[in-house]
Amino acid sequence: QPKTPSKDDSEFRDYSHSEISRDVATIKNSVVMHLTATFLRTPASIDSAHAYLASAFSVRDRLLQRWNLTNEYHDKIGAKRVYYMSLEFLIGRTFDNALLALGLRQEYSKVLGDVGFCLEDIIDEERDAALGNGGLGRLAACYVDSMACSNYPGWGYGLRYKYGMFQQQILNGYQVEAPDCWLDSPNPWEFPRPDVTYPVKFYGHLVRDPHSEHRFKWESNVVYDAMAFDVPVPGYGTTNVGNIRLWSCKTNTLFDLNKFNSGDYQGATGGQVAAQILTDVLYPNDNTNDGKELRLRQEYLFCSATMQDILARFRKTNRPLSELPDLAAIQLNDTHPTLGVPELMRILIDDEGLSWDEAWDITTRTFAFTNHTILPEAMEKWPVPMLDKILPRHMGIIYDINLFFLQKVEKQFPGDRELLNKISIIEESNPQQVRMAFLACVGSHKVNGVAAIHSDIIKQTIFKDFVRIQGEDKFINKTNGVSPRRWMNECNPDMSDLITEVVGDRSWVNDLTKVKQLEGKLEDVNFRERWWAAKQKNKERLAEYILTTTGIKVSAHALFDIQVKRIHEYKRQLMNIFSVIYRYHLLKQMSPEQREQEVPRVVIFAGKAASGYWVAKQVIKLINSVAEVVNSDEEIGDVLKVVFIPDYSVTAAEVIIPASDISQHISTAGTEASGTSNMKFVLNGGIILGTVDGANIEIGEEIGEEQIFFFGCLAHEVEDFRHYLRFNQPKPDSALQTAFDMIQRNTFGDAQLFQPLIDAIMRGGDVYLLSVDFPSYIEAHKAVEEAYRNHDEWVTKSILSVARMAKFSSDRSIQEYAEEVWNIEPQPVLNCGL
Ligand code: AZC
Repeated sequence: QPKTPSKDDSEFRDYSHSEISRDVATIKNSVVMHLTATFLRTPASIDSAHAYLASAFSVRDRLLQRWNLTNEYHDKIGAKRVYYMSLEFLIGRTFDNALLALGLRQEYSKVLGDVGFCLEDIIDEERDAALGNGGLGRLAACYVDSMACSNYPGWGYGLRYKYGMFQQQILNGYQVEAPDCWLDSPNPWEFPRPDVTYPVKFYGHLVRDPHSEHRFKWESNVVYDAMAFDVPVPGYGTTNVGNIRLWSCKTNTLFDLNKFNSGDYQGATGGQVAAQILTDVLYPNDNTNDGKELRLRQEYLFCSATMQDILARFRKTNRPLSELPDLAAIQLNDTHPTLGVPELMRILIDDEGLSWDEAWDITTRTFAFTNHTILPEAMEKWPVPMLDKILPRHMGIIYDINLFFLQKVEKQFPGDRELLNKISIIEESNPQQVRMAFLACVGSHKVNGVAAIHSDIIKQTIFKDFVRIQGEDKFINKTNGVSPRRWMNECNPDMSDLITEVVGDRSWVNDLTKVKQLEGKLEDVNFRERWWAAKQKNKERLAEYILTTTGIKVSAHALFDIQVKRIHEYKRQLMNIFSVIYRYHLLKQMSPEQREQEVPRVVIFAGKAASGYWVAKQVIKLINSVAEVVNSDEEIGDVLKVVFIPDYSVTAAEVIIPASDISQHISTAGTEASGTSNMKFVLNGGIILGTVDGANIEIGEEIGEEQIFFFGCLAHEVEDFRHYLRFNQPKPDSALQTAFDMIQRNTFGDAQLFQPLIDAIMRGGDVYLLSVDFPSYIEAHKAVEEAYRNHDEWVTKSILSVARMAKFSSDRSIQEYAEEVWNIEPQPVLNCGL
């Protein structure tokens, strides 16, 4: 047991509470200290990698000091906190973000400049923290950013994967995956906490408590240790620093000394290997669930450690457990953390001795649940036998939750057996399955979708019966948002400077409503020119990036037409590349003089396919095959270029997004819950070509429909089209047929490779309605081109769009969650009086 000091903290307090001086000399001193004392370099042996590490560690010192202040203060005032539970946090880089938040970018630039480094090169030394797949994981990162910047007491909880999202290489046009060993070099942005470690049990058996119907003792000797790593989340322009607590499976307790002593070296570490694997890799699936046992064990390790940690913090307040919901709100980011519900029940009943009803009341008042998709293949279900084997106690609790829920419904709707079957948490299949979305819904006091259309759809589909049973009020909408810090101020410095000039200061970064003032600049010719110059500079930066990553030279004066996101059939990259093929065909028909008249275009793709998703991988191959033919066709030249940028990431997005003229968000209506890159593109002055789906709709409502190019069928029409196509061959229009013909004539290499993609449309029922939407898609492209020719009109669209994007700041989303779901308030640490 560590000893505590015999005097109070007054001797140290002033030192820990006064801010480290911000002058260049102090910073230089701290960087050199880290260079020598943390990394054992001399100033003579400094390189960019160590310059980055030393600088990052010196920034981290400041963040950790503020981290302490924030948490000490929130503890002291007994603030209610929100805990955002997510299996994914797609953070990206932190160094530049932290410098901007602390307002120390210039100072560090000077310090590094003094030894002959350029800050941008040092920033490029950092590896992305890619602990997520796509939208869901990046949303979690934007949300903890907003919590910190808006001074909400809130923590993220997640897993510290040793290997993040795989790195994508393109070899011979195909995606090849390489492991993302992001922890190979020191990670300045995490703080290990060996003292915060919890045991997590698996398997074993149950012993019923003779005195209580609902209590059990769960005995097992398969116990892993989950150890915390804290990732500070810089608050921009505030002392508050947020936290993401990531769990890693600790292995040293599993070393078997007896086996080692008897010479069985492999056996001695066998337990360590098994444990380590638990938090080794992020499952690379976006919007799909592959039901692997290891994934279930990851989820439980995460939920158990998190619930134990939240309760340990709560116990320090000495308040009765019935008050847990007054001090803690827990948000489930999709169903992946849903085991938190039975885990909290288990602790409250078995360990704390509460009755079922008391425990259930506390649990349901604490949890809320966000759904992010209605794609059937993404719906999490776990076979009952698997759950029962790995987590016998939780399976029992889930049965009871279901039983009591069904009993209540039976009273409400007597005799409606079909209803009971439809809403049962246990699906009566063979084997039986636990429907995690239903468990999350029943265990939560609020359920939300992520855009208006999506929240309506879930009320009419998966949660329809629950709305009837539990009431309308439980089911709400919280439209997604993105952080203006990263997705404007950091990634688009020139446009940010222009906004700052108009607003008068940089306060818009934490209050996006202020960008509205841009509307006053619409007639200012000089401003418009500078606006466009900023866009042009971003395009040049992207052209440079394309050249270094792909070797393809593109003209920054062409229209940049961008679709970057996970490769998925419902997102319809395939439709995009078919339209490119058709455009290529049209260009080939033209005379050189006619081609001269065309708007030159660079069509840019990027995105990863889940490693087991064959169709998505063939789409990547097709894009690359088309690119190869088109780009080497001298007749075509700069009139059309096609680019697939490898290894899409947060950092790549920060270069790509500010450079768009047009970005495509073209999911089949009703399939993209929200989308968030659509928001980022518009915020950066790009125009959307999109379907009437997800947040595109609300973006259109905010910025005005003239600022957005909509096409395609509407969500309510989709079922009828699908029904028709189940029984009838699709009728591709001549444009789509032309694209098919060109592929089938081996224009882009062996047609056999791509025939399955065509077959999915022509024989597979065209589930994503490419044949239905293609004609209006081509029309929309024509409209884009016409509009782009009118430069003045285009610039007006660009400025107007940005001016009207306030709603899509994640600060607005977080404020809504705070007020309507979590019941928490901002607690700026500046007023702490510590
Ligand atoms: C995504 C949705 O597909 C996307 O539309 C949304 O913007 C994003 O979440 C954030 O809400 N969903 C996922 O990434 N994954 C799952 C399982 O839904």
